[in-house]
Amino acid sequence: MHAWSAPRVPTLDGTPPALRIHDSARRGPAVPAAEGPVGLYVCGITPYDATHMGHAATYVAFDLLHRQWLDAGREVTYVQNVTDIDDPLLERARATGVDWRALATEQTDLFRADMAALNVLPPTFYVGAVESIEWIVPIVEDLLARNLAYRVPGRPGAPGEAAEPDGDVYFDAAAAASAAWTLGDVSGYGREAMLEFFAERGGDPERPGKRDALDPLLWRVARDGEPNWEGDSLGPGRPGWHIECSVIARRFLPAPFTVQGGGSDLVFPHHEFSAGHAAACDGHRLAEHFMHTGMVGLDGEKMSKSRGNLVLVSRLRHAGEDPMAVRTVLLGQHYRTDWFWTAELLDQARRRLASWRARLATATLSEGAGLVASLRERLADDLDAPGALAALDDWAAGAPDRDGDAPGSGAQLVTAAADALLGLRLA
Ligand code: 5CA
Ligand code: ZN
Repeated sequence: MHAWSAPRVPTLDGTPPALRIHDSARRGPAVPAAEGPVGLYVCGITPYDATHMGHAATYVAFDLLHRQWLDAGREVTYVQNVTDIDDPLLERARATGVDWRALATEQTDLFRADMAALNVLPPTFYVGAVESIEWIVPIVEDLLARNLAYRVPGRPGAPGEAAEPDGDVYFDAAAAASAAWTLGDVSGYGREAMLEFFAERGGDPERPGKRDALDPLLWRVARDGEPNWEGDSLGPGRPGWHIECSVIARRFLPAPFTVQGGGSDLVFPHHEFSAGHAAACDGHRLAEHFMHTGMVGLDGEKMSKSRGNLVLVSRLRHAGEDPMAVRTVLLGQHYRTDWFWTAELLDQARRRLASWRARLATATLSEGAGLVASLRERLADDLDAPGALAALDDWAAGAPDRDGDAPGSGAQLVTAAADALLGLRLA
C-alpha cells in the first residue's frame, strides 16, 4: 500500500557523533554499525480506531532514529506494516456495522494524514498484512514440513465455548530453538511473565492440543463469518499476527536488519515470536537490535483503543492545534519512559515553540552552529530529545551573540537543524 508523502529534509554540514542506543534485547547500551546501509522495521497500527498520542509518540521516536541516520548520510530502508486484518478490527467492524475493509481503509488514511501533519518521515515500504498473506502461506508450509510447526485438532463446542475446526497451525517454539533464537532471547522474560503477557496480548495459552501453552498461532483456518484467504495445503484461513511482521520484514530487509522497533507492549509475545519465526525460516536473527518505546497513558492508565481513553492526534488537528506543539510534547519525553499526556504539557509545549520561533529573528550563524553541535550530541545519546529541547530552550533564553554575525543570519541554520534532527518546523 502507499505511505504518505515525503517532506524534503534539510541537510546540515558536518557529521554527528556515533549513535548509541539502548538495545532492549541485549538489555543494555549498544552502538549500531557505524557504516553502510541501515534497515528499520517498526510495527505499524491496527487500523480500527484513530491515531492516539501513544502511537504518535512511538512513531515520532523512530522518526528521530530515522533522522539521525539520514544526518549521518546513511542509506535507510524503513519498513512499516499495517495490521489490516485482525480480531479487534473485525470485532469493531461488526459492532459498528461497518465493512472491516472500509474501517481499515478509513483509519489508515487518517493515520497517514496524522503522520504527515506531525512531520514523521514515511517508511520506504508500507505493507498491509492482507498483502502479505500470499508470502506467508509457503513459509508456514515449510515450517510444517520441517516439524517446526504443527496442526492442532478441532473440537466440538462445549457449553459456552465456540467449536474449533481442525487444522489451526501453531509454531513449536521448543523445536525451533537454535543459535539464532531461543524463547526469551528478545524479551528476557521468565516463563511466568511470558504466560501473563501471552494471555493479555492476543495469545491463547488455554487452547487444547498445543504442545506448549506459549506456542503462537501461525495459521487460523477459516471460521464461519470471518474473512479468509486461499492457503494452499493449509486450507483457507488467515495468518497469525507475529508471522505477518516476520515475513514482511524479511521480504524487504536484509537478515538481520539493523533495528526492530515498536512500543514496549510488543516485546512479548509479538517481537519475541516475530524473531523466532524468522530464525526458524532461514537461520538468521531477525534484527541486530531491538528498541522499545515507553507507554503513554492518560489519567493513570495506558492509552489504548481497547480502553477508549484516547487523546487523538486528528481531534487536536481539527480543533486547530499546531501539530508542531503536539510534536514538542512528544519530544519532551524520553522515548523509553512511560508518561501521561496532560493538557498542561500541551500548554507548555506551545510556549516553548513560541519562544524558539520568536528567537529566530536574532539568531546568529555562530549560535546556529553551536546549536547544531548540541542537538547532535544529545540525540546521539540514545535519542535524548528532552535534552535536545533543553538545548533549544537555553539558546532561546540566551542573549543574542552581539559580537558575532548579524542578527537573523543564523535563522535558516537553526530552522534547518530543528527540522532535520528533530522534525520540528519552526518557520
Ligand atoms: N499492529 C500492531 C503491531 S504489528 C499494533 O500493535 N498496533 S497498535 O495500533 O496497537 O499500535 C501501533 C504502535 O503503537 C505499536 O508500535 C505499539 O507498540 C504502539 N503503541 C500502542 N499503544 C501505545 C501507547 N499507549 N504508548 C506508546 N506506544 C503505543
Ligand atoms: Zn508487528
